[in-house]
Amino acid sequence: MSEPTKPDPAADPQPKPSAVEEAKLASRYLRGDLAEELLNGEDHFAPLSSLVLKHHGMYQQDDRDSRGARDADGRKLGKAYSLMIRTKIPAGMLTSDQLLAELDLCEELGNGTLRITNRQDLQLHSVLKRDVQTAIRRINEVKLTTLGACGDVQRNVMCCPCPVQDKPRQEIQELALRLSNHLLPRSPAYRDIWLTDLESGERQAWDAATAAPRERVPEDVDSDGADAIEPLYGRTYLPRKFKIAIALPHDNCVDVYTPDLGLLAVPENDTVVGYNFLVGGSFGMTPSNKKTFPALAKRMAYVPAGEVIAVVEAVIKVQRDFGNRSDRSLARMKYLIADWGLPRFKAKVEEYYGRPLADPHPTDVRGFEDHLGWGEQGDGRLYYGLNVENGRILDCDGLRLKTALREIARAYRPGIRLTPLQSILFTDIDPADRIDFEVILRRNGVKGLHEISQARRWSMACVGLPTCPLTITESERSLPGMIDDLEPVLARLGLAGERFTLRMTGCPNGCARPYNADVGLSGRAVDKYSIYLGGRLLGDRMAFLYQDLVPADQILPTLTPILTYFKHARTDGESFGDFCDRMGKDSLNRWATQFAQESARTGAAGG
Ligand code: SRM
Ligand code: SF4
Repeated sequence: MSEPTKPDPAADPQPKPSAVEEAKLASRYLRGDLAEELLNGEDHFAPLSSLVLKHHGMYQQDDRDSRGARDADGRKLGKAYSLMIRTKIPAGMLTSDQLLAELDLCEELGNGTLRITNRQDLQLHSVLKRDVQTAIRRINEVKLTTLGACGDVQRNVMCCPCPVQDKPRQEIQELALRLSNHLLPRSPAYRDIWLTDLESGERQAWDAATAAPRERVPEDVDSDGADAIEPLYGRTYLPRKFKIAIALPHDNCVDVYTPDLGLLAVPENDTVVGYNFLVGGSFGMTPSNKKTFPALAKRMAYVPAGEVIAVVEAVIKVQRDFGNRSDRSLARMKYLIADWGLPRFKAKVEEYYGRPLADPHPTDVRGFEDHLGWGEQGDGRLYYGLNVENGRILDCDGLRLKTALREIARAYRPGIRLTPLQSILFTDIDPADRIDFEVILRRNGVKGLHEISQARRWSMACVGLPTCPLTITESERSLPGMIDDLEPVLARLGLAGERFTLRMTGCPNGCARPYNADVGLSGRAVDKYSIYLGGRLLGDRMAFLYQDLVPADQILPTLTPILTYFKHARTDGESFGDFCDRMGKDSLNRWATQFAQESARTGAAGG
């Protein structure tokens, strides 16, 4: 095939690039003024620097709970600034020492909690600007990195973290590590700013960007426009964040239809022979902007295993060169695909790859696991999956989860894996240690799997208040209480054993993946949520908007009639999401109206 046709700015002038594009360009490969600002004694970074900062794995935030109080009585203290630092953990795989280092950091420099994200990363919250460099150094000292955990680059590569020793699973985990390494930003800015003593110039020994193999010596952009510093990303990186996840057909624990690029393995005779490329997923939307929408990925092509990395690169380059750089709300790859149509997008990927791509293999997702509880690895050792409610590792009110994790990590040195449902797996456990292991958990008030309801086990909330600057409503702090109230309703209806996903977010950006859940609650206005129904655990179907702007205290009264309907009219084995999808919004609404009339007539709460 001939050389790919790249955009020609002379023939096709582009709209003015967004301010973020200008900031990236001016940053000289992500340096910006970060080094100078680190030494300026201020408690926060300037707005332009906070954009550059994201590529280094940090978000500048402020404590939203204290906003009003800090300005009360004419004190005008302004915002209580701090940083969220996200460590990028491909396939969620880390060691006990690495977990212990992050736990130390959350106590010494953060807010005392460590947060597992639903893309298998770890987040420190409330780190003060003066402590950021220390935090980044210490993260790198244990050979982890924050580089590219946020920003307009390929983010963490998600992959099923299950430690069971079957070959296809090990193959996809190896691919996740290789891809992550291959797609890292290469700018030495990270090392120069965070891992160098800014006064003496002394450098720390290890950093991911320079430890990763490089194809070329970093110099700069040469006369042909080839970029030696960032061969993949170039000076302005990608138009927007880019996400990749890898799944096995029988275990879609990563929600493979939701990222920009999903790789669905096609196993044959106990080996992965290739991958279906699913393109253009992502959930962010702005309800007032009708051009925006959440989307599941589309099935584009089948790619033999040996060619995967080259085709991934081609997909990223197409988005790099043709994605929208003037309007960030339309910059994710799904908008390019919606604009062009899948055939044109695929043809462009083929041009960049240099060869035609096959149609997708018939293989599709067919199962989903959360990997919780005890399991055999297949090598004589055990793993244990522990539910961490909304991913928050903390000690409070009789639950000493942080203490338990420390004790386990120190006593048994298990492998650690983070799951896409914000939970944690301990691996390589000697069966002889099983009882002692459980004793540590019990002694610290950590519940066993049998003590957690199905509703709680499969639920997920995003961070929301007090740290997320975009949140409109409560999320992580209110979902547990809502589930407390839901559990008796489910028990009364005989539905306590039902497996379904309940996911809550504080705004429509969809961080907890509410738009393909059985029940999605998305913060829409102060204390009001949109309710989505009809997705499912398998993650391959969009939910529909059932009701908008529902006050928080009306969510349960809105769901109860639907659950009652489900109880009476479901078919054998039908899940809640499948039922809602089959019935559709109008039928559910009619039932809810009848239910309300009947309840008013009899004075009963129904069910
Ligand atoms: Fe997210 C922005 C937290 C997974 C879609 N997300 C944010 C920020 C960084 C707010 C901001 O931009 O200032 C949140 C930080 C809150 C805090 O205080 O920690 C935030 N997102 C999270 C996490 C921590 C939620 C969680 O509880 O686990 C997840 C971190 C994942 C990671 O480790 O990388 C997280 N975010 C997601 C997902 C789920 C996924 O990818 O599987 C989505 C939906 C899929 C997608 O990408 O669209 C998601 N986050 C967004 C968006 C909407 C993007 C868009 O295309 O419009 C934003 C806003 C933005 O980027 O402008 C956002
Ligand atoms: Fe923040 Fe909204 Fe994401 Fe929740 S969904 S973490 S509120 S951006």
